[in-house]
Amino acid sequence: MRLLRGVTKPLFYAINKIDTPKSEPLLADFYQLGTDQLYPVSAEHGLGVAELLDAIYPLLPSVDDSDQLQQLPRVAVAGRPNVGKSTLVNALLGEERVVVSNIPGTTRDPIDSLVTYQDQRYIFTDTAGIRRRGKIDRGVEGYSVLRSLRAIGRSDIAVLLLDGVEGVTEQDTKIAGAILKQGRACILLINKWDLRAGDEKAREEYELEFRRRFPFLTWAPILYGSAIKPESLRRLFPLLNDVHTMFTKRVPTGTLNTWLQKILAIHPLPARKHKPSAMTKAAFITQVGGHLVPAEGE
Ligand SMILES: Nc1nc2c(ncn2[C@@H]2O[C@H](COP(=O)(O)OP(=O)(O)OP(=O)(O)O)[C@@H](O)[C@H]2O)c(=O)[nH]1
Ligand SMILES: [Mg+2]
Repeated sequence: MRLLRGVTKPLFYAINKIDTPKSEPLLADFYQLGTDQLYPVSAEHGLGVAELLDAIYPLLPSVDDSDQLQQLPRVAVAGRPNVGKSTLVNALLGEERVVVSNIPGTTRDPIDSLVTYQDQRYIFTDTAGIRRRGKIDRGVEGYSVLRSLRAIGRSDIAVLLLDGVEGVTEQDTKIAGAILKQGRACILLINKWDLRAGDEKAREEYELEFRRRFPFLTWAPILYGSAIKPESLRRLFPLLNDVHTMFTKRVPTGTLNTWLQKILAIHPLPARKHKPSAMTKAAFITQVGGHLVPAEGE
């Protein structure tokens, strides 16, 4: 309490484990510490917690309408351990919000952050690095990986970070596969490119390796850059916007059917006894849903 007295924020003193008549008289001792308001609670039994919340609630800043937040593009930052995911998120936030270190496995839980760039808001999720399955511990790390995969599933776009120095590994391919399987949009960021400055063959080599490892991902935009360089961050946002527009695009039914009829004219459905198939006229196409997010209960 002496330590906390110096802070300028509102302080609430909660005395825990007050859940039996015998523990109640103990409160008097705590009042002697010189505060006029204590909150006796029992965390285990939920006693007194409502009173504490009631006291805190009026002091909380009002948050954005959560509906509005739901509409924002969600971007998961994914990749192997130590590729620079947390560094990227911190750079975007301009503050040391998430822990960065050169020890792989620093991030354990997905963390959401609200990022504003040129009046557009995004929710970025820093995720735990995903290691090769055989190497993952069963305990904490196993759950971290599971939560990373779920965070990717909840996002619209995954920014897959690759290590510009170590090159493309099989594990990168696996993570890309997980992004695809969950139907997310994807941008690749070849990070730590600052360390390859002056290496003229770097780009060519990387691209070659990349095409070999990612033949299934040629549609994803690639950015060579560095999480610690502001210019890389500036180049990331236009890509995010483009990809998000495509990801949430709804193709009008008319356009789809014009396309379908054109295709059917080139590749007619099998005709029976030289009569054009009735299917050709009846064939109809419409986009019934948006991006591949399974609706609740679907
Ligand atoms: N030179 C250089 N170093 C970088 C860059 N980005 C990250 N690093 C360094 O790479 C190391 C790992 O960075 P983190 O951001 O902790 O990596 P992470 O992907 O979040 O790692 P996990 O949380 O363990 O999965 C740190 O020492 C960073 O300083 C970069 O663009 N250039
Ligand atoms: Mg991290």
